[in-house]
Order: sequence, then structure tokens, then C-alpha cells
Amino acid sequence: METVGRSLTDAVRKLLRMPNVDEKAIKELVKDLQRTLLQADVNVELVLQLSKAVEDRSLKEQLPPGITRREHVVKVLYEEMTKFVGQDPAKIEVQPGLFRKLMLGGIQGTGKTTSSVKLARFFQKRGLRVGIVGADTYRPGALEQLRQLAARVEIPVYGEPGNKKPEDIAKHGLEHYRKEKTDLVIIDTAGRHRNERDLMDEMKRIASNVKPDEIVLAIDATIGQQAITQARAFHEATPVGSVLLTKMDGSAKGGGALSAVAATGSKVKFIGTGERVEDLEQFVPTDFVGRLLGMGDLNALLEKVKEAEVQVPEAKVKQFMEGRFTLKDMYDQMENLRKMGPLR
Ligand SMILES: Nc1nc2c(ncn2[C@@H]2O[C@H](COP(=O)(O)OP(=O)(O)OP(=O)(O)O)[C@@H](O)[C@H]2O)c(=O)[nH]1
Ligand SMILES: [Mg+2]
Repeated sequence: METVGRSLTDAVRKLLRMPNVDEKAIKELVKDLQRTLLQADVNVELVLQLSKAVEDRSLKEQLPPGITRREHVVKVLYEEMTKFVGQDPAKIEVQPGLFRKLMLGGIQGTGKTTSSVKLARFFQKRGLRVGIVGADTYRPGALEQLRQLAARVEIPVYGEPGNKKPEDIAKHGLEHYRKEKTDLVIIDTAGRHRNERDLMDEMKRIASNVKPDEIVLAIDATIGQQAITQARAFHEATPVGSVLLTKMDGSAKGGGALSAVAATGSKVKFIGTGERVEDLEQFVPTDFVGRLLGMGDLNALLEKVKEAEVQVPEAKVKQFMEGRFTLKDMYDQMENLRKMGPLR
């Protein structure tokens, strides 16, 4: 993702440096955008949709007062990119005192076990009592792997080495943690099955037994736009609440995975950014895109646009036309005028 970020930042800087932001400049920005996204394995259709939206809006939309074409283009790019990687930052609702259950699913090797510990650590740091259930009965040593990872951050793991029924282990684990007054239980499941059908069936079975508040699907970002197939398959089998994209570090294809998942309407809530337990980030599309576009100063710009877009209510306009103007109206006018920058 670093490379993507660098080229996008460069493209924006180039635009900002151009003496005149005209149609040609906008087309050039769009071309840079396309090149970068295609390199990040973003689906061609999606790239075309995005670049068309950026181009059309940049060229056709009326500029809010006090905003230059240049600023407007950056704002459009930011907005469209944000939509592209997913809308609102939907947080996982957890609270001390609420007994919440998250279940992790996903195919073999995507990073479920690592991610369960990362998630547990994430919420532990936010003051919750967290416990993990190891419900992988397939992979030899799965429970041991989980215990070792979790021990480093002192998170308890519930497991039953001899038991071959994951749904039973999960149920017992929940009973155990309920007694312990745990706030959040994370269930790690297996990914190693003979085929996809078996995996989906097992997910369904565990889910119907433990009734998780949210099923978190772990998808490996290094598969790029193919993530769409996995997201769809799981969606059809169980109601997936959110996606955790793992291995976003060092994957040139992260953009492809991210946009593909967003296109299915699934919400990415977390991204894995390394092998360590601490390498997990909450995914907030607006922040993420801001960073990709290299916009430390983007916030200042967006703020300015927002303020300039303050609309005068229609009733006020009518009053004006009828010649009614109070002291309060004058005050509001002065305030609004100030928002547009120095009077000079
Ligand atoms: N670089 C990187 N590696 C990761 C990340 N998440 C997981 N891994 C690595 O991916 C490998 C597989 O991770 P696991 O957590 O065992 O995956 P799993 O889905 O539980 O695997 P199965 O239980 O066999 O299905 C391990 O070597 C992890 O260290 C990540 O965000 N970044
Ligand atoms: Mg595992």
C-alpha cells in the first residue's frame, strides 16, 4: 500500500503545482489515478467507474464560493476514493458488562488465529476483559499455536484438545467465559477442510450454536481482487458482519482486495499490517484515503470547503427579497463572510 500511497500523493502534488487546473490537468490526474489503481490490482471496471466519477464531477460541478477549481478537484478525488474503499466507519459494538461474541472465519492460512489474538489485544487495550476460544479441531497444534500467541499478551484461551466437535467447544467456551464475567469472547475456527463446502457448513453449524454478535471474515489481501469471490461465497453461507483484511503490509495488491470487498457491500473494519500481535488497525475509510493521498493538510482544505458550502435557507432568501433584514441577519452574514477567509 505504500507504493500506492506514494504515487497517489505524487499525483495530487502534481495537480496542486500546476499553474492552471483545467480540463487537461484533470485528465492527467485521472490517468495517474488509473495507472496507480491498476498496478494495485484493482478491477478494471471499478477503476473506470471511479475515474469517470472523478472526471465528471471535477469538470461539471459548480464551485462553492471561495473555493478554487484546484481545491475542488482534490475534494472530489477524496470523496470518490472514500466511497470506493467503503463508507462509514462501522465499529464493532463492545462494552464492558455486555457479553459479546465474535467469531472468526475464513479459508486456510488467511490469518484467523493471528487475527483473533490481535483483535483480543485490541479490545483488551481498550479496557475490556477478553477471552478466546480455540475451536479449530483440524489443524494439528492449532490450540498450541493460539495459546502461545495469546500468552504473550496475557489473554486466556479456552480449548478442549480431545474434542472433535468445534460447535461443542465453542458452546462450552462461552459458558466458561460467561462465568468469568468476560466482556468479549473471540472464537477462532478452522480453515483446513477437504473442500469449501465443508468449511461453509461448519461455519454455519458453529454460528447457529453460538449465535455470534458478529462474524468476522478474515481475507488475505495478497490475493487482490479475487477477494471478491471469497467475500461472496461466505456471504451466501452465513451473514458475515465484517471483513478483516490480513497481510495488508507489503502486499502490492491490497488496493485490489480492499476495493473488491467494498464492492460486495461488505464492511472492512480491521486491517492486519504485520505478523506481530500489535499489527492491527481499525479501518476508517476517510482516514485511510487521507493518508493514501498524503494529505496532512487535506483536513484544513475540507474544512474550508464545508464552511464555504454553508447554504442560506430559502426562507431567509425570501425575507431578503421582501426587504426584511434584522440585526440578527446581519450578524449571521458577517459570521458567514468571515468563514470564507480574510476580507481582503
Ligand atoms: N505479514 C503478515 N502476516 C500475517 C498477518 N496475519 C497473519 N499473518 C501470517 O500468516 C500466517 C498464517 O496465519 P494464521 O493466523 O495461522 O492463519 P489461519 O487462518 O489461522 O490458518 P489456519 O488455521 O491453518 O486456517 C502466519 O505465518 C501469520 O504470521 C498480517 O497481517 N501480515
Ligand atoms: Mg488457525
